[in-house]
Amino acid sequence: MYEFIPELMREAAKIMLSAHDIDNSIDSKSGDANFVTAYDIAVQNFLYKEIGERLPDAVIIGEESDDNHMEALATKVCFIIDPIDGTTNFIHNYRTSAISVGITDGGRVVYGAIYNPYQNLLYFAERGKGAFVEYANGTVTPIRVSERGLHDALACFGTSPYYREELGDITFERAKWLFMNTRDIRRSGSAALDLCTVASGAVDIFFEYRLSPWDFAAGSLIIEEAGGVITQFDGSPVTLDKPCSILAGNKTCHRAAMESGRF
Ligand code: 2AM
Ligand code: CA
Repeated sequence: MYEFIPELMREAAKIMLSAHDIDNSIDSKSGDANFVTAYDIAVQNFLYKEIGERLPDAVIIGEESDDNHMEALATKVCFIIDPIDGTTNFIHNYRTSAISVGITDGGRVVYGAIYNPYQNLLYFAERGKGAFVEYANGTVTPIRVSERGLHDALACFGTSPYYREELGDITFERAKWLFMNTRDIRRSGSAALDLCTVASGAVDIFFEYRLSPWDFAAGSLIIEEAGGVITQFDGSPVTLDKPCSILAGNKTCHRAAMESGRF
């Protein structure tokens, strides 16, 4: 059932890589600097069509769809799709964006794949079978979270422009605390790729105040199968039917962040 997914994502990524004149393809969604481009829509349409043809009964939940049936998560096989995660990067040709596809069954993510077409890196995981990366040359290698403690950690966090009023200060307070208590901090602009960097052990701890299910559905399984932990700030499970906070890391750093009382 999952075998066709990576091939489909590679095909869809050609739409991203063919992009030109992106500034003129921008549409503003609700809110400040919440952008969607014609390419987000084209990638999503391609995935909907191809998945729909292969699995007519599957429910597809996509970031750019107005018609998402979250209630189906409990009972149906659902695809949770972000056609382009890191849209602002995409618009700026920052070359740090990805396609993210998660599959749920009975409300649990059972498969996740995240494809970074700029580096030709495919991260994927199937529940109970581990997490892997496929490199550009076709080599497939298991990935694992790091064993670093917080003091030696590389920390990463996410922001969205729409946070400015509501979440700007509290986000940067936490980021500053991590900056003062880890080796250094990073911010990539793609939560899906941030979760892959945690899963592959480059980054040790990641947080973002509010992410939507398509930003983290695939990544949550990739992290867990790589031996990491992903929860909301209060330690409760992430929610696939609505946005939530995300704290992800190796077990040591995740515990240290929780015990710090800062999140
Ligand atoms: P996007 O590029 O698909 O919109 C940036 O830290 C991360 O936050 C990106 O993964 C980005 O995904 C996501 N993001 C941007 N705007 C968002 C919003 N309004 N709600 C939830 N996540 C958002
Ligand atoms: Ca997106």
